[in-house]
Amino acid sequence: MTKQRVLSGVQPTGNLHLGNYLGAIRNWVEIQQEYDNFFCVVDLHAITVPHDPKALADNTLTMAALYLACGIDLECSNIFVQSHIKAHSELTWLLNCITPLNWLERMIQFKEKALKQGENVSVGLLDYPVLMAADILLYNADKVPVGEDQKQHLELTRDIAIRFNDKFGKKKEPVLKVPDPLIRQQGARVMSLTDGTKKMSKSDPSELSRINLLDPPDAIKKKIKKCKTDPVKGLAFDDPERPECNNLLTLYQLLSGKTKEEVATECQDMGWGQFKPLLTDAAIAALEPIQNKYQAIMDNQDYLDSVLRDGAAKADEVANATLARVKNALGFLPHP
Ligand code: AQP
Repeated sequence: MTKQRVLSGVQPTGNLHLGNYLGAIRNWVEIQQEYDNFFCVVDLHAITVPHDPKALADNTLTMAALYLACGIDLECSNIFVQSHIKAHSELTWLLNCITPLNWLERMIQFKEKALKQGENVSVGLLDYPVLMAADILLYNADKVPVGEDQKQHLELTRDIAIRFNDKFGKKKEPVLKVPDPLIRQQGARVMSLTDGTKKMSKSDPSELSRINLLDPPDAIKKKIKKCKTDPVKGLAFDDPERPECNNLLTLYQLLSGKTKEEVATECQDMGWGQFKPLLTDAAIAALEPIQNKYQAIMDNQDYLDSVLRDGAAKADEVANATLARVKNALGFLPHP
């Protein structure tokens, strides 16, 4: 039996943080053996907000190396860079022409990010979800593992595929595969260290709000020491009045590998002074092997280049076949 296909990606904007890791990449690693996987570094998405051209290429390589360092296995997964595959941009244009504008104007991420950018908001930011739909649909993905924040974009991808199939597919032969989101409960929404009601995010101006995968032990210690807590003694999960407490306990649970029940029992009588060193040690221990592996990969650029070259070759093949199917369904004249 052929394996189902998985596709997912992260933008090479700034540093990969624990939200990206626990909400996305760690889940990719855990499920990868069951699937045929395509993991891309979505650099075309990274320019939907103002970006630094000097940093983009370096950030892209860093992200690819981190995928490997986190445990992506090339036996069952391909790693590639989105902009190396021309079909992403081309399918985006084709899908733009069948996507109603008001579907995009409703997107929460657009509204939130547009608010921060005022007059300078780009057409690209509005179009971000259509590019994401193209990323997914090109690979006929069955499953898309993401964090909770991407759920609305996934629903839009499904709507676009269904609309395309209704308009241009034959009933028994849909042109585009309609994908399903894969959102794990644990870690689906890691919150900021400075505000337990906001998600941990690369674009938060405060470095103290997130733990990055490449943070050295001293930085991790400092961030946890300064993170927001509350004055209540005794720590417990799931109290809506204590978002920071729930977030920090969840981080401890996921980083230490203990069960929720074990953590609840261990921490029920603790104060923050006792808990913070535990969380610090768990975070440092969880990130140390990733950081060591990352360094070894970055020291071997030829290897990293070859991974991205092979990944692009495989991605190109699948993506071009889908693009040809879509163009044929839309009635374009074939290339002579
Ligand atoms: N806080 C989070 N908790 C759980 N999952 C998260 N993800 C992001 N933040 C959290 C998941 O990480 C994957 C890659 O995200 P992305 O790079 O495409 O950008 P994003 O979703 O916009 O995440 P960021 O890091 O917060 O960036 P900015 O600040 O630019 O918005 C996705 O699967 C996402 O769900």
